Amino acid sequence: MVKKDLYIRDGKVSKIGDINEKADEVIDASGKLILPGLIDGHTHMDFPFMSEVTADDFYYGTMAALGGGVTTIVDFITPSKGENPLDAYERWRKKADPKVVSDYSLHCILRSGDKTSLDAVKPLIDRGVISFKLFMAYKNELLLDDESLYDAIKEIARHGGVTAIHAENGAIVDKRTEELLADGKIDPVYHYFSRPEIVEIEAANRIAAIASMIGRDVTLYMVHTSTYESVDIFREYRKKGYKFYNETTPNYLTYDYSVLEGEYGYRYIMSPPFRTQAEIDGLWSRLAMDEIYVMGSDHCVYSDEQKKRYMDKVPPFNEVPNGTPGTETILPLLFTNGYMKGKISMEQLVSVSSTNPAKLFGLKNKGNLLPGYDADIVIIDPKKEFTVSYKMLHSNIKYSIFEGEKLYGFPEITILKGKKVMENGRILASAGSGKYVPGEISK
Ligand code: DUC
Ligand code: ZN
Ligand code: ZN
Repeated sequence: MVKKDLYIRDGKVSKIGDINEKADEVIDASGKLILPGLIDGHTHMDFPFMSEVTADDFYYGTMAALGGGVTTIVDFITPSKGENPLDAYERWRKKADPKVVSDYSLHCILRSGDKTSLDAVKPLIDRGVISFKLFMAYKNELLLDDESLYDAIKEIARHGGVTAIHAENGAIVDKRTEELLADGKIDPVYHYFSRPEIVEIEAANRIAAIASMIGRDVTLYMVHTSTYESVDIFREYRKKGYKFYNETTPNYLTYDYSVLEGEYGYRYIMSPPFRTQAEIDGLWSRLAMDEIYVMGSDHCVYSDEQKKRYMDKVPPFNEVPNGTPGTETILPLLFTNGYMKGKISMEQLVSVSSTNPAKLFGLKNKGNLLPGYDADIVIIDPKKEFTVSYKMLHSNIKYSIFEGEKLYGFPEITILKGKKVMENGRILASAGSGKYVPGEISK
């Protein structure tokens, strides 16, 4: 951390130091912290999943992003069954472009290892979509078998792309779900028991083994890692020269699965599920050791009505749409529970939430406050405490899973390419003012 002036010209950081030049606008940030805008590498806006479409479209979702100091999101193009991923890319651009208030980039989910999907990889990379998500869970929907995983990873690596992986053994999840339901165990907490830690760890092991057979050119990125054991598996491969990385979400660092037991337990159903205190501690320690590369929120928002499938009572856990809000609370959660408690440094906070995702997803002018970079900036008052309420957040729902938490580090001002786009909770940018940022493969 340094104490300096920062001069912005034409939307870029122009100079850092002791600056006496005239400016159109001067922001007095004494006593405040200035960070690069966050890059949330994992969001699902306007996402059709489990018979519902997420409540946050690109307008609400990117307002939530700016509210949390996130200046760029990376969302997942999700082709419909049988849809050519290239058509889905066009569809996602059409949904996002008129609505975004932050900048955005795109990954693409490949829901098959067939020729159409594999043939789309190169043209998508040419359009700036350089990362592709493959699923090891959700049979008959998104799951790819090992053969398809192998083919897809190989094709993605051939063109220098990134394979993002949802690592859960879907077949075992389905078995355990059947067993629990047959025993009448339908409450939200059984969501956790249907997907125990080992379900993820097995899949992390398997995907690492499969990817390693293809070679060291593979870049493998395990999204929403919920166990420290999965981080350790990837670390061992990294030691041997493999480019394997983990992402986790602030959710997994905050609560254990007991949140599923409360009155509103259904709101916390996401996959992988919230874990145990041992996993929370283990993930924080891996973050402190720089073994977790990216913090992504997995922002995937459903209203109470959607979560309950428009019924009076909560449906069996396996019918509740999986997903939780998160983009607006990445920074305060990391700041309060990580930095302020001495678990991670400010440099580590910035690396995982901005610099590293910019590098991994090829967002060339993002993720740093150095001359020439986009002036994407977040200003926080480190002494100001907030009590979280959905009313101060921008998602299109009437709850927060962090309701009542006392957190520091909510941004006071968010700046996107030199323009103030959020101040004290008020969004100042209009729909469509954000831009698509194509990812570029580093040579
Ligand atoms: N997990 C979720 O909780 N929601 C969306 C998809 C996923 O993998
Ligand atoms: Zn996933
Ligand atoms: Zn996700």
